[in-house]
Amino acid sequence: MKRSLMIVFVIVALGTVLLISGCGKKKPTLYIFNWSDYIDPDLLKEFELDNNCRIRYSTFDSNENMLTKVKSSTQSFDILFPSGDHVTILNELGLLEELDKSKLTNYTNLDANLLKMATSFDPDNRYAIPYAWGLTGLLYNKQYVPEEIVASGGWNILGDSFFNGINKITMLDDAREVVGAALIYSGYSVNDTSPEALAAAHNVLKVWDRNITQFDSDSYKNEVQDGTTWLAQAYNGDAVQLMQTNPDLQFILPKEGASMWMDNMVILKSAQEKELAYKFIDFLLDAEVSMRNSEYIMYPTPNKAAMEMMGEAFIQNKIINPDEEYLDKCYMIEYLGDAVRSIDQIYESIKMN
Ligand code: SPD
Repeated sequence: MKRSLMIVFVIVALGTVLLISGCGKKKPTLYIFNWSDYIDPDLLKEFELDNNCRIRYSTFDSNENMLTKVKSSTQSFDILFPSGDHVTILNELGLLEELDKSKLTNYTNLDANLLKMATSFDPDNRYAIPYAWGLTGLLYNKQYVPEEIVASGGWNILGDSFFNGINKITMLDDAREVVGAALIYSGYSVNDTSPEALAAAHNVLKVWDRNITQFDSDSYKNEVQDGTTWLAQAYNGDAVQLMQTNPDLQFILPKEGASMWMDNMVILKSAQEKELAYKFIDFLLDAEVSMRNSEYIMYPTPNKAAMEMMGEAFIQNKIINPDEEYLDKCYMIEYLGDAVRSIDQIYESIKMN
């Protein structure tokens, strides 16, 4: 047999063997859309190996951006990680799959108290699996911000003339967080949309805005390290991640209180790989996996079994786990329906200024 004919024969034979054994099949692909810096990447690799699948992982930096992408994107996702108020919004749009809990063998690891809390945005816990929760405060670099400027420990630091509108301060690109901080500082809940509360918050924001150089939810994480940003409104766990490697960074949970939020895992109705999506959520609900993940992302998990296994350093960290006394001053960001428009309007007017 001629040499070239022999090569063709071998290729065809190999192809046939691969086809029969199933090894030539395209691996199923799970599309996940999560907040940035919010999962241990090793866990993604482990899941891919254990389940002979591929994960296409993309990130967002605000619920609003996530929602815009989900509504407009031609590429559909299987799993999203929205905050509580956005679980309700996605559900009202009819985008969420009602969960079959019999497919989640590790569901019982979840803390019953936190599941009850989640019913405020997901009645009867039908569509969302709580993933992590946290608080929003102020991150700063002490190389640039002297102790006396932050000594008050309150949200008013944002308005201090020391910053002079030049020394960069950022607030999150998130209407609920920005207006929420001003509401708390003015003595109201982040969910108060009464005219008095909003007028007070608006006035406070006009003062802070003299200093705010940017509304940004992601790049501050690099900039606060290199001094481009001196102080930033930031999520507590993201701050702790950065503080682990940079001793110049400090985080303040403002004395007046903070906004609180719970992020969740949901499956889209349009998901192409629903079974794999259930497997992935169940994998993350495993106590040890969840414990490893929390210690990586530095946010507490609603997984009670995982919290019981957590290391002392994590449990004792008061930025991640503040005392009950502090938590009593915090407000969970709730779904507000159409009333959210008045908050959006204030935010947009401040941002455009
Ligand atoms: N890097 C992860 C940040 C998670 C923030 N989640 C919720 C914010 C609600 N405003």
